[in-house]
Amino acid sequence: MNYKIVADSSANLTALEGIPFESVPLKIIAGDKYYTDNAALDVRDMAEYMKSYSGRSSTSCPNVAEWMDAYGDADVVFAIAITSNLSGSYAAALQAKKDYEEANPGKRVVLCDSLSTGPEMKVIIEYVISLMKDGADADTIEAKVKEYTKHTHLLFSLESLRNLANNGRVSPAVAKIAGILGIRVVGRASSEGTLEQLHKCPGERKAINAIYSEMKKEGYEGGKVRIDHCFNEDIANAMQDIIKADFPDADIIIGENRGLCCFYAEMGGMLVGYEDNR
Ligand code: X90
Repeated sequence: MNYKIVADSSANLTALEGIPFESVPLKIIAGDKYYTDNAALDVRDMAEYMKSYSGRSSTSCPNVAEWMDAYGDADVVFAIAITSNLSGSYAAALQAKKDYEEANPGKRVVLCDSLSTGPEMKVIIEYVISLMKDGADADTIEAKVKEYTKHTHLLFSLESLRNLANNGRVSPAVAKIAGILGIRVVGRASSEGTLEQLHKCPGERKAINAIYSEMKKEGYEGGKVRIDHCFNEDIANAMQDIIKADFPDADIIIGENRGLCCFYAEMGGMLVGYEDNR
């Protein structure tokens, strides 16, 4: 059986070692600038431009043909998209799955609506890789992922919600709070895959503590954590330190947000994906 993993670019992955993988890029548009969220994108350059740009900006999701191309010709494709409640990416991936399975009898696309984004998608993908290494078939992957994702979560700390608000992905009331200097909005991906505000934190230290106590509340006990930040290594390192103080052997990897997540999480933002131990 030959496998492939396909994710939209909100997963912050450009490649996966030793595994056939393709990232399907979202796009970021600001005035006459058009950024494709692929491996060639200079994310810092984009983020810096966004900081100085005050005109309209928006994003667009991949279309059916782009997902279809990425599926390639694998027997079993595992595809995963950003939450269907904030983007059309999943809907396009679903149509592409139908077309793919119709055009290639016997081949399967196991499609997952992450109801999340970024590092939670990484946690799910790593789990799928372990299933593929065990030779699991499509039905097994589908069933196990469904179970596993009950135990994966996403929390975040954001300094600005301007781009989320301007694009209608968060309520204006929530966005206003984040506009106040020094306030971080700590929140999570809700079970419906929307952005849910949990705390308003004055300063980064409080934000990190709030995130960690939410993790504990959700049953975190030393499982896998993936932290992706927007040019804020300090907050990511501090987040890692507080977890390691309790769980020195926890499997934690710090990474960077790529274009889509960086556009919405903005400079200084951090996303934390993890698995609980329930
Ligand atoms: O289709 C499109 O144009 C993409 C729209 C994506 C909108 C939301 C992106 C959120 C990125 C921000 C913080 C985490 C929020 C988690 C909510 C599930 C990251």
